[in-house]
Amino acid sequence: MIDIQKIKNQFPILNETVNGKPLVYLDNAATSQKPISVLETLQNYYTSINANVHRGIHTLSQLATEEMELARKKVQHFIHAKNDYEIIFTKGTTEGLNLLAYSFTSQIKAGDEIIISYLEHHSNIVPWQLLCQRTGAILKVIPMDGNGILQLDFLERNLSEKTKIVSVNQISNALGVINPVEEIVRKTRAMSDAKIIIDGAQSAPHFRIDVQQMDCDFFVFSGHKMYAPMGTGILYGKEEALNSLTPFHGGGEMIATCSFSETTYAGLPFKFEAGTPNVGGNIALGAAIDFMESIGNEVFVSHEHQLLEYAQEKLSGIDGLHIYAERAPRAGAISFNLEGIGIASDVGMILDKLGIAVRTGHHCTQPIMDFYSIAGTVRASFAIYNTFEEIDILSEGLKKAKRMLS
Ligand code: C6P
Repeated sequence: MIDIQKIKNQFPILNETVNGKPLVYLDNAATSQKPISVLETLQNYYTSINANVHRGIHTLSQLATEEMELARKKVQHFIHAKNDYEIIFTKGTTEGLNLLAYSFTSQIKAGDEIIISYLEHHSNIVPWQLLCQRTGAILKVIPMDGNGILQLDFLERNLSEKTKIVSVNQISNALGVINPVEEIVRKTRAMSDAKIIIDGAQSAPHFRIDVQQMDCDFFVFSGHKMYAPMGTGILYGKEEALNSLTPFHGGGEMIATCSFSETTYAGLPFKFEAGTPNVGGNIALGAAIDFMESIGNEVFVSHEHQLLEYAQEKLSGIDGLHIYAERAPRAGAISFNLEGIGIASDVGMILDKLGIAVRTGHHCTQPIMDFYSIAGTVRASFAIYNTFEEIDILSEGLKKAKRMLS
């Protein structure tokens, strides 16, 4: 039996009150809260070892470098990458995807095709549109049905030698739908030489990730959604896939030699880490991984699955509440609207008055909202510290919102 209260006690912010009510934090897909161990790691870095990395022979610089490289190894093991130098520190999923779209430019020509899905976050749409504008490539989109399930027969009809990139998320942030990335990888490999990118922003906080087993070329995620500080993220790439790319940012630390006539690049991972990194944040990302591993992935999967099932049961009992994608396999989030209440943010504001934090709006996925002809949804998203009682409070809050708004 897991003691959720014991886990919850490790998060100081969860003792706060909001609008005079105990905080019920259900906006974890936007960002998770941080445990004491992560906060202390960050503070300890700035109070005891703050120095720039890979640059100094002085003791603090060496200590900071060692700690950050240790964090890189923790990430390597967390996602089961083959080598630590396949782990690139970024500031989040958005930066990882932009890095890839930019660095692919020289490999893409007019008429080449890039495939994404209907369920993507804007950060897995716009960078590819920009790449298409730069190169004349064509963006294709795997359609979805009314249940938020991707129609993968599209791949059979569209994959070809023209396909250069397939980029999809593992879990949709707007609907919580789990996409069959293994099947997408298998189909793509069978029918093209495309590079495969998985946006793991919403899966890394919940699932065990094994990039070698998944056989993707790249996997990107954000640290701040999995208990680490904001401004942290990871781009994983297979060694040969990373080596085939041109650098994104130029600057300090990413060069082997630099003169006015020619620059040669450093090896992995430094080729993609120009400038001073978020040293304290990256070290604290290592502490977040320690936190998650101290609980164990099976516990995360099981507890969060039970929370979702309970939320599904409670919320579907509310008259006039419509849950999106309820027949699809889902994890981490439940997305819904109250019938007859056009503006999701009105519901969100009433919940906020009750101390309940949810996200409302289009969740940076406007195509999904257009598909359903809605402006937005209310989304409750879960983390390991959420409880069944909090879902009861959400359910009561929604009933109140319905009474007030109808
Ligand atoms: N989704 C949400 O509330 P950044 O902002 O770079 O850490 O992550 C971008 C991103 C990319 N892909 C997916 C699937 C995501 O969910 C997100 C972030 C947050 O749903 C903020 S919009």
